Amino acid sequence: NKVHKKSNSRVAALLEIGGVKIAKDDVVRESDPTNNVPDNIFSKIGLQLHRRDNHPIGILKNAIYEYFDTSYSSMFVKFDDLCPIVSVQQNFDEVLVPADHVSRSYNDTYYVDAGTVLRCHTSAHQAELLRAGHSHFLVTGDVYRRDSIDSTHYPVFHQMEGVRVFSPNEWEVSSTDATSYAATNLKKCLEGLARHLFGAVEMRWVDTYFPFTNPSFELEIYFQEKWMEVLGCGVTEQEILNRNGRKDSVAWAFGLGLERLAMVLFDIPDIRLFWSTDQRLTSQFSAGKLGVKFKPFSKFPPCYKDISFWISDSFTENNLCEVVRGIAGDLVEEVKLIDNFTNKKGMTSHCYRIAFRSMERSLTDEEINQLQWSIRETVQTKLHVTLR
Ligand code: FA5
Ligand code: MG
Repeated sequence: NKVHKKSNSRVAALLEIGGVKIAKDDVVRESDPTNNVPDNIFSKIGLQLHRRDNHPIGILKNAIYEYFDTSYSSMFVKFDDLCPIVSVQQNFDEVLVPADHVSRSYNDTYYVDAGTVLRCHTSAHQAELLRAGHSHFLVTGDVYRRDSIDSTHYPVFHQMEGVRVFSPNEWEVSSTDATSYAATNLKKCLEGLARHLFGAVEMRWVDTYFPFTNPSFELEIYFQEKWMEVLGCGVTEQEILNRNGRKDSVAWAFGLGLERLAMVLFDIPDIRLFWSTDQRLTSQFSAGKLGVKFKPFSKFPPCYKDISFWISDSFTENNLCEVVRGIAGDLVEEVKLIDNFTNKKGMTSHCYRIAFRSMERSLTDEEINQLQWSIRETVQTKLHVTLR
């Protein structure tokens, strides 16, 4: 049948990019509880927006390459074609993510099978590249996460990882310890990158936690009247270096959110636009052109629909978002909890407001009503909630 054909051709495409075979077949998947990759995600594997020179993500990648090539005389080795299907070991264990960390759950990560995931970050490749002997490298790729729905979150996005390893003679001549030396160097590198890309922009450093770095930081940029997190970084945990043949070294690492940076760079208001093939959008971007500001072709009105239900113990917001995205695709702009209460019997009710809006055309009442109807039905049967 049709679905089968489509799936088979996707598997063929996958084999070409990564040499990893994954069983993808709707029938198999329904009966295989270890695979939670839906069709709308599966169909995006292999699209590689970051390797298209005329796409905002590709243009940004090349601009970042240029910064590293000129600032570090081409010392950084670049990878942009590593397979996004990785082992649990690569994605989590090798970067010291604890066994009980939430990011490992089926609620947060797409599993192809119990031991294989769609990478949730480009950090999945840190350890293998260190072992291969690289000490300066950049890894760009598509990453996948079950996540909330709004203008800055999408279940498939792109990251660029950077790692730099220092040998003892580099910090010994400074008056600081290895860790502070690396942290200072890291912040200077990323501040320089921000200046290279944006010129003057309002930004701030925030302390944070990652299992694989210490200390750890996030960089936020002021965009659309809010602080937006654009990257995570820090000084690499010594354990990672010790395990991968760099016992006497210190290193830093970062992971850039390329969509978020491209939104600032090109004034792109919504993350769904990166997936649009509308010519009115694609024609605005071309290789090497950094000064472009996106001109919305038209602003279409949003339409809001509320849905209320009594939740069950297993209910999660990510599961709801997955259902909504699966039915409405890129017509859904935001899913937001607007009411939450528990009654005397201990039953908890949630009300979510779903914003529908196309970036390309006006939606009709009829099509939105149909989407909402289908969402109500699926939410009830798949998420075991009771509609109110
Ligand atoms: C990480 O993924 C770390 N691996 C980054 C890192 C690398 C830290 C190396 C230290 C050393 P985080 O989950 O915060 O961190 O994601 C990094 C960036 O990806 C975020 O700052 C944000 O810009 C972007 N991002 C995260 N989730 C989404 C999403 N759903 N849609 C779009 N961009 C996202
Ligand atoms: Mg973060």
